Amino acid sequence: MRHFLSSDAITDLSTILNNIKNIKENPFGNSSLGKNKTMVLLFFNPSLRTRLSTQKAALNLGMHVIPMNVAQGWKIEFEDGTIMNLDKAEHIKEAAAVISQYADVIGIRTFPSLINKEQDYQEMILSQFVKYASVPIVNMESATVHPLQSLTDLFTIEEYKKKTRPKVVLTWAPHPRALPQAVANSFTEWIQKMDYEFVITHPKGYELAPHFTKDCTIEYDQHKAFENADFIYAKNWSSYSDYGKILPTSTNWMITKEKMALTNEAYFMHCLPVRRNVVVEDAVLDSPNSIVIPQAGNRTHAAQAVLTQILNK
Ligand code: SN0
Repeated sequence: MRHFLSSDAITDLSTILNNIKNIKENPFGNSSLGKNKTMVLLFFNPSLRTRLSTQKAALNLGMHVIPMNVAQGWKIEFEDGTIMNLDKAEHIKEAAAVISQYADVIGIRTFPSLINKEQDYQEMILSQFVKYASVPIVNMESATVHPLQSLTDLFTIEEYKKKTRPKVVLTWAPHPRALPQAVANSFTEWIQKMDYEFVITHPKGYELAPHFTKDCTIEYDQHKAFENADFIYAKNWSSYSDYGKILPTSTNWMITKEKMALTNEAYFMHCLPVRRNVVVEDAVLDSPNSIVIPQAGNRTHAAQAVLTQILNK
């Protein structure tokens, strides 16, 4: 693996899932693999779990880590051929080339604009880094996908599943802000690589990009989708068709104890951060079936497996 940008980076999913398991059991087994190597983490947007778990993963491998918030103060131009007489101080051509001299691996966090669909779905920022950097790039949630999260999610499902082929439901849930489609897109992309029963449920108007869902079952009735589910994965996303918008919904899509009772004692998953009593009620999040904390804990092990593959290359 050179870059880790999407599920395409993983050629052998069962091997990496097994590597994550081994790393979880023995996190310091490879603690000099990254000796004298530096990882620079660039945050164009806030991050808690991704920031700390990726940093921890790199430290476990013996790397040095330099995180940098580039959201405020330092504005980078990503478009080619622009006249830079406004607020952008530096072009990605110089920035990526220079950072590559200080870093052996670069991690990038960059949310979508939720305004310009074409630019977001072309992954303009991430692909400009790939183009102009000379070292491997790790996607720490980009405009349209969050592969470190999805790899963690698959590992967590494998860890908790009680049957070979569990029913996994991705459900839309309400949120006061317009959020990216990245987590849902990516979960959908990765989960289809597993032999699970997979159902997506959301209100009309919240269809994800067809590129991700073309072979998926969509059930508009949330109650029906929940029947016999073994895993409920909740996430809000803003509309893809009415790009970046929050649409009115006629029924309440919050995940409740009553809805969970329709499932096969399903585990509740969410990538976090989660808005209590908006996305999911306390009774679900605080129930023994909620695995959001161990799910977040697995972020370190998944990131470490990815960095191990990059360093071994
Ligand atoms: C991000 C998202 O992509 O939906 C990150 C998830 C890992 N979520 C948020 O930014 C939630 C922020 C909020 O205000 O609740």
